[in-house]
Amino acid sequence: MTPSTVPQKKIFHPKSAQARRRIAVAVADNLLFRNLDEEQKEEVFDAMFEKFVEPGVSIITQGDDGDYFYVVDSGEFDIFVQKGSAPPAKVVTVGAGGSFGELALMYNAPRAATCTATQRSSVWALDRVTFRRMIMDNTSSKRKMYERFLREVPVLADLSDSEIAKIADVVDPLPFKDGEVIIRQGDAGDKFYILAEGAASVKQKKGDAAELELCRLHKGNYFGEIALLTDRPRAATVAAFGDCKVVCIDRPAFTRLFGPVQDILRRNIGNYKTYEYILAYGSSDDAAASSDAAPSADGDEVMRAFTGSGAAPGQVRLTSIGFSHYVEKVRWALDVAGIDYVEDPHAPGMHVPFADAVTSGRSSMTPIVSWPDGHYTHDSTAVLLELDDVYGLGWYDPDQTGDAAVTDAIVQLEDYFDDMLGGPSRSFVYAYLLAETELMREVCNNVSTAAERAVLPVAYNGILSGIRRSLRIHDEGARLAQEQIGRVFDNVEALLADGRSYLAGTTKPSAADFTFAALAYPILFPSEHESLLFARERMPAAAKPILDAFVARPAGQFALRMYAEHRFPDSYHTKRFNAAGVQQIIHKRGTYPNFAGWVYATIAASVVVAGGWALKTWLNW
Ligand SMILES: N[C@@H](CCC(=O)N[C@@H](CS)C(=O)NCC(=O)O)C(=O)O
Repeated sequence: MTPSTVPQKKIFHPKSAQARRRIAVAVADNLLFRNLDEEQKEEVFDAMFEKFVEPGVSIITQGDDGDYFYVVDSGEFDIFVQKGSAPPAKVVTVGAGGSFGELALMYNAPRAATCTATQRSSVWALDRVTFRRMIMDNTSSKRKMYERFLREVPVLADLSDSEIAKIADVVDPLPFKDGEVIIRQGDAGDKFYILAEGAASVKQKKGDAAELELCRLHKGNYFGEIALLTDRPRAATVAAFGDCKVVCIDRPAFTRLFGPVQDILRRNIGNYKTYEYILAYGSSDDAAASSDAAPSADGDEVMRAFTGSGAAPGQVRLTSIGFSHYVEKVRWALDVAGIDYVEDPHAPGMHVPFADAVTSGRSSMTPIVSWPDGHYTHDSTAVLLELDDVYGLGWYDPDQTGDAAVTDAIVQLEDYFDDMLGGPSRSFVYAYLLAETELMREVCNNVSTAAERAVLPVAYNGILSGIRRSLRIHDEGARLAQEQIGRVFDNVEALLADGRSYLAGTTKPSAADFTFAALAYPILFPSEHESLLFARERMPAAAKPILDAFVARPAGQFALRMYAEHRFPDSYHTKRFNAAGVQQIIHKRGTYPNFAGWVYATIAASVVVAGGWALKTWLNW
């Protein structure tokens, strides 16, 4: 006989009908009781007994053996966990309807926390034997069912089998009908969700502007953690897109069970603005718009020598990853503003020492603009705002109406494109380009200095795998990126549907229009920019029909019109990117000795010499 078939004496604690009703209310929302049918519930209620706990008394003490499982009937308990020699830290408060104590019973482990009443409280206690027989046996088949699904959720990838099993025991998918709201922007949040089946749509509304769909979630994507981890209200509304099922984990279970992944979730919040974004594209936009203090004057001199910039003192300098579309947005802005600047373009990866030198190690993210007075600005939106402010360009109020709602709409659209188009368009083009080794090499060469080109053969594979890893470029990512670009195009077309000339309804282009067009350039390949990347025709055959479809869409045509009509205005006197391409920038350099070239050449030479020496030594052995 297996243990579960051994007949066991039922435990019975007599209680009034009113007491049974109180238990039923207390466990109504408790996930552990969800799988019990009425008869099983009655048996569990029979076995429960009431216990009163005075304030300050611990009903469970960390490290003790587990004897009972408790459901709180009234009052409140603080749960404390002590790690190592640190003092116990309060992790959560459990009130009426909440429960604790199951882990030690389920896993025959010592108590993992101390539960102390904060006021006179009462609990319903259930003994270990009944708990294991009634609740655990019932959850084990469910556990098997969910373990496989949870194993496929990327953010849980680092959890051990037993941690996954614990989560599987307390989850239960809830069905939602098409359009039904799962969480609502602005509400307080006390649950965390993982999409188990179907899809959901994430929408956000800022100020008076219309609600925008940010992205769609699919099986395995998670949401709701921001409100749980930060106590902020829900940042967006998530609604079922078609019928769907979501696994829902409440705050106490989240706090107890998600300990090992909470740091990952917390870290992700700072890096992404939507849930799918981080899953699909990795984190790219950690930098808040900032305009930081300049390095010291000495540091600036060293930096200028190091970067080998052709920029004369007092000239505006753009440090870039040459083919970055965020850089293109800033370049466009500088051109429209008619500013004479010099660009230091680099291949990805190669840019890091240069970005570090300009920002004194504060950021490796490009574009970075260094201004004549010595300060620098990174983040494309910060640059546009600064240019607009200093030169009165009117990008945030092109019609000079002074209408704050128009400015708000422009800022919101610019943010939206930065967050929702920039990452996907980059992921999409990289997903195809990284497989085209020669084409990619050519593109990197185009934006490298002569010295960088010298080390490129050694560094090239590292650059490619660095891009692949940091941006999580993979086939599934390309598909999600394509979908996301499609949604941004849908939203742009919805705006253009009333026949307006520009996205914010202005009569002249605004920052929103430049941003959309520039961030769409890697999928549209406007002919004005063939020299920077290359002509669309050279993209791999598999990507071409997708790109052609984007070009043919009204949103694609709008961006191409922006390029044709506004990319090179009269203010753009020196056309840097003509048929001769980016080389022109490189040839414009040279006012300062190119120390970077020497640094790279020395590194390359050392690598070759050290490699030769190591080989020789090894062969001699
Ligand atoms: N929000 C930023 C995004 C800039 C960005 O993602 N830059 C990428 C190139 S497309 C970069 O420099 N990545 C290199 C790095 O992070 O080290 C902006 O608008 O400037």
